[in-house]
Amino acid sequence: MELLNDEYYMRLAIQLAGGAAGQTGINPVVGCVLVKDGRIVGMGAHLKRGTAHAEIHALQMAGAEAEGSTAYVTLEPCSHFGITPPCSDRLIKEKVKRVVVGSEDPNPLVAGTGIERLRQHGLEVVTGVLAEACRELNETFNHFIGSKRPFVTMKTASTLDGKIASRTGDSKWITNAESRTYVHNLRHRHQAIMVGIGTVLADDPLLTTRLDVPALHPIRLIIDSTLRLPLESKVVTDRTAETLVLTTENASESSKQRLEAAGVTVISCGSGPQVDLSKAMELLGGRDIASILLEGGGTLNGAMLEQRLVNKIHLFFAPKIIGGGRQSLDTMPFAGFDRMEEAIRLERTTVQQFGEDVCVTGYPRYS
Ligand code: AOF
Ligand code: ZN
Repeated sequence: MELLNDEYYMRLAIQLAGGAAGQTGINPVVGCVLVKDGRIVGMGAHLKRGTAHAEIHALQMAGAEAEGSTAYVTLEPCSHFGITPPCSDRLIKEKVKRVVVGSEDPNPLVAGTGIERLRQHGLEVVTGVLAEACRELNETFNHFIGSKRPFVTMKTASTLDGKIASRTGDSKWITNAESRTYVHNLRHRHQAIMVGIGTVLADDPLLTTRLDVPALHPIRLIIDSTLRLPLESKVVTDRTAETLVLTTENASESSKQRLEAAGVTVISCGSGPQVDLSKAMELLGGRDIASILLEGGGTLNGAMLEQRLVNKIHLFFAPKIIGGGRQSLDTMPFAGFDRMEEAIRLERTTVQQFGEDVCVTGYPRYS
């Protein structure tokens, strides 16, 4: 039996927040639980950018019972006028007595001032309850709010010897159905999915989220420096999700117009021969894209890693060995480093198993 204490209610708030992961866009996921005289009187989660914050939903549910209650919030209540008015003011107005906060809001418009405001008005504030878990909920938001660039998660699926296709190009399937279902869950949780034109030409993928339950489709991002994307490819003809093509200023104007007429948005990133990936991240951030799932192919994976634009990695390995040397494709080919000490290291690694497949997750640290 779980003990009734501050952590108990905070855990509940974390669960509420986590349930909405993937659907809040550039906003954080936040959960709130209101407790009075030993009972839960209100619960809420932030569900969508532009709609009420977690605290407001919980306060509305509690009504008059909010007075004298304790609020458990995974993120510091806001103190600024964004799309919605400040939650800290509302907690004060409803006469909440005590506020237990999981993690501080890294948004420079808040950053401690929400907590300060509550204290100034005589509310008791306890901070840092399950702080680590609360911060983990929002690794995307925490990155985006400071950098204004998307948090990029790279996902690869290879054999144990690191191959994404056999020497003849066969790649269906490397990983098992369980692993692939998990990848569709990852798609639901990211605002955009990114692939290189080579992958589109080779596989003609749909890049939508296919699950047995309702799920969100990420915006499709295609890196295509010379606009080779065929008008009959699925990412153009299928309108389930938006498609954005990132190219260069040198791309042909007529190809651009043809794609735009077919409903695709074309964005120029730099004047070089290749798409300026760093510029692409800046422009996508400017379009309120806070998270990207990078699904290859190898060349794009390698370039993104080399340019230090990858924030998190999921490496799926199927227990197979295909060989083929240079004739079979690698997950992330790039020029590489001379010395082992220069290697990109993954930190905070974890391992998950999907049937007989293995997934290694970590955060790259670039030296
Ligand atoms: C909270 N509770 O549930 C959330 C907060 O544009 P707005 O009005 O939606 O404000 C967005 C900012 O508010 C966001 O960047 C973050 O700092 C905070 N989010 N704060 O008290 C919530 N979602
Ligand atoms: Zn708020």
